[in-house]
Amino acid sequence: MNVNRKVLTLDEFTIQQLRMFPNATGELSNLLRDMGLAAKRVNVEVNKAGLVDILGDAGTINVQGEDVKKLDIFANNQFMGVLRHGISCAGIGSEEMDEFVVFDDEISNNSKYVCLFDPLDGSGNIDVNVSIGTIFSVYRRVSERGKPCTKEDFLQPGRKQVAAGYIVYGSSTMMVYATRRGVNGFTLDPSIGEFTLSHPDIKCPESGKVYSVNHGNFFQYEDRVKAYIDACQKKNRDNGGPYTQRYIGSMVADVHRNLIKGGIFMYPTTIDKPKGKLRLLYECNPFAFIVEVAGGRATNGKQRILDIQPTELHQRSSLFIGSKNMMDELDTYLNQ
Ligand code: P6P
Repeated sequence: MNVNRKVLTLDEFTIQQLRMFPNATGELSNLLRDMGLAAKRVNVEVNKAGLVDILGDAGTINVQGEDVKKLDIFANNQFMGVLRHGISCAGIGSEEMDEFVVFDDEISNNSKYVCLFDPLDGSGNIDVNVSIGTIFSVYRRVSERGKPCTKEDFLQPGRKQVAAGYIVYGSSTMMVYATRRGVNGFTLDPSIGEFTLSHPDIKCPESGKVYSVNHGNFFQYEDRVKAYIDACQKKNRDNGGPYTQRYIGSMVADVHRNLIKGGIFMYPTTIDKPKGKLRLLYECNPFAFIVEVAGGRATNGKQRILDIQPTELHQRSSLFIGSKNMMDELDTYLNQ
């Protein structure tokens, strides 16, 4: 009998990776598999989001007699739940929760990692069927194991991440994660309910033809940013311009496309948002880690995102991220 053994599931892949590190405890592999489990549960609800409106809005009782929760809260509870009941995570920080959550039980206090996540980014797009996503970031804790994790565990610079990833709930559902060994993409196969390795060893093309920015904010950007956006629209022998503008308004979908095909995504500071809109700890840092491992670059316009020393859980940052050559070209405008 010819058994198809070519396609690796997420579980098989993480176990295979574990074998390469005989001294590894398996905690990170467990954490990544837990994220995949929560993602499958969220995917079920996201895929029927439209139906929830028919069956009743958030806060009501659905036909099964269950409380219908906002999808953001539902997603938050799924990711927090698998991490709290797993063996790998001492606590979490979430876009949906004001403060860090310290799990503070015997197993969690002995866990190696802490995790930060945006459980459902771009959820405003659900009602119009636009792709949305989950973003997560994993750090080795710096506090003493055996005790509850502390705030310092979460406020490490992004270069200290041991893993980062995202799930994009789109035309298909994909989980992409990076460790220092590389970036790998897994597509959910609904016929077996498993994430399967579809995009091994993802590399961000050094150049691209796509620039992603909200043109509606154009007159709020600083002049050097406006000059670069103008250049993206002009024929330019050096960079093969003009580029194509693609902006979905859902960071996970926009950055995922540019990671695979090449391109640059920008969310600069504006007059209304002088510190930027995107969150450093669970939006900018994880994507900066993933894109850098894949060969791209990520800055706040002044410094490498991964070198920023965080001071608070929900702090914001501007973000410029994508193909190396496009980021280098951007620097020639921003450093003027
Ligand atoms: P704007 C979604 O609300 C989000 O946080 C990101 O996913 C997205 O890239 C950005 O905001 C879009 O913001 O101001 O362009 O609508």
